[in-house]
Amino acid sequence: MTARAPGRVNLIGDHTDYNGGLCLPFAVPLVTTTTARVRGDDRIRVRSTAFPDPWTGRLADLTLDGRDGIPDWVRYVTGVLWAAREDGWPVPGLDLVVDSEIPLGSGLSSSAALECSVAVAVGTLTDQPLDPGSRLPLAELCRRAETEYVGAPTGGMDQLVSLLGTAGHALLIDFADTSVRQVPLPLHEDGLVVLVTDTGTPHQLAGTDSGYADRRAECDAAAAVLGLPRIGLAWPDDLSRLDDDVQRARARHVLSESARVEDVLRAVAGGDWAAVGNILTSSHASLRGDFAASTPALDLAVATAVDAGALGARLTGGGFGGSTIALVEEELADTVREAVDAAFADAELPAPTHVAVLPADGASVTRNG
Ligand code: GAF
Repeated sequence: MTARAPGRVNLIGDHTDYNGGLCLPFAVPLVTTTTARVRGDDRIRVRSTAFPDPWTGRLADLTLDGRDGIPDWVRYVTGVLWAAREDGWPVPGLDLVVDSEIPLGSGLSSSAALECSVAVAVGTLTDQPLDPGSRLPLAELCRRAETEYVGAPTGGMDQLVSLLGTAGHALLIDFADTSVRQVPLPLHEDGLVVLVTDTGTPHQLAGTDSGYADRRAECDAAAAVLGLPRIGLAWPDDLSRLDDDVQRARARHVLSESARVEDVLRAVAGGDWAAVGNILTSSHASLRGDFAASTPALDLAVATAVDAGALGARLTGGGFGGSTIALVEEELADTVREAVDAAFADAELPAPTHVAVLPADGASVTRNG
């Protein structure tokens, strides 16, 4: 059987998920597919069309100690099998073949798409409930694979939207209580697209020395000073109680970013796309300044897109490389694309790649049998 799961862009609300705040991502029409077949023995064989060598191990290797020696990309697969077994799934010996359209390290959540396609494939083979109501715990299983097994301390937004995304909608996620709501996003009806620009500078979330892990630690430290479990649960007035300038800036981003998600919801409901664009650009300023998660290439892509007529633009996802999004009228998309290409060439940066996207459906089974 074969399952597919999409990558995502985040329209707004970055570095809010692990802080208990709001975010508004949508699934994109770029997918990872996993084809799974039950074997007659206790072996796990994983192959990717992107890597020459398959990995073969045993069910008994699916432990935290058994990770040593497993190639990094395979860990996103074996991590899901590990978490599934922890949750009591009767995981059998398996042949798994993975194929992905999502560029690795592009900030479009290739890892979550891989995890979710494996989870849906193996969940189907082992008769797990996969209806929309069962997808919150499924997303949590995939998040645990990434944080506890792979070691990337991510927050859960990417897995939720890969599993629950709906065409024509963004997914509002409130990480104060992990509740979700589908929000109509009539971009196509209003002649708009989201232009994704991959700056080609890969971002890296795993490992304790990544910028992502640093930011998470700074946010946790700020929350600890205020005696809160997560900094997104603070009130704006609490910021003055943070003596450390860096902690105060990180917290200010988290609180202002959640407020911007609410502003975007109001602007979308009112059909005010110019306002949406301005809020996206403000979000980028906050991610660049208060959160220090941008790069010169991301800043250049954002500034050039806005100068060339985009309604607004921002880095999307974790930052420190990866992609930007620009909200653009469909007929201006080529102009924006060309302006960004020219600016990158002038700055002697590697040529970026672009794709125009609209909200797509979340993970599904494409062939059962
Ligand atoms: C990455 C992480 F995986 C998400 O959990 C989220 O924190 C995002 O960066 C930033 O909003 O995509």
